[in-house]
Amino acid sequence: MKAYWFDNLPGDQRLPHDSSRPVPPSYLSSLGIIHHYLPSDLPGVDAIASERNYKNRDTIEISPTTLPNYEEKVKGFFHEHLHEDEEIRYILEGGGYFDVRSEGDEWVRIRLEKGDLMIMPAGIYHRFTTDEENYTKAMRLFKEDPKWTPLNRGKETETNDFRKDYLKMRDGGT
Ligand code: KMT
Ligand code: NI
Repeated sequence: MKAYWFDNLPGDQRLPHDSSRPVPPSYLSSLGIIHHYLPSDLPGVDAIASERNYKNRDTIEISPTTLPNYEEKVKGFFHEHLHEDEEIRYILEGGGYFDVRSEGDEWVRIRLEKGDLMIMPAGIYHRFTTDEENYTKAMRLFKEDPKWTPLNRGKETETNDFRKDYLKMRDGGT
């Protein structure tokens, strides 16, 4: 895992876009993001999942040859959105980037590779892209089925209760 400020330069979303300004783990914690490095440790993933009451999971292989409508899906993942529930992503093979919004509404880019597990809080704005290798195999864990739906950022998400609760947590320091 590596986190840094996104450079905001035009160009392919799959490029690193590394501004060379690192983001420390403590800042990710303040956004409510939890990271664990669990190389080849499914029991470790299972333990976190059951501890946090996760009921569902799937495995997604994001590559042009295995994912139907690859280009469209990748575009969709990169559309800024939130979820009404916390979500866990565990990288099984390959790598990719999650961009999450900072307090000042800037993008923090989080590079995840095999063995990285990330827990993102409900209500945080984010987006995802594969890297130039075009290959990410990931386990997606979610608590409840319907809440897994991505809600694209817009007028409605600004007043979403899960968004409001997230901001209270992030800015209230609780
Ligand atoms: C998300 O929440 O944006 C995703 O799950 C993207 C695909 S999983 C690596
Ligand atoms: Ni998402």
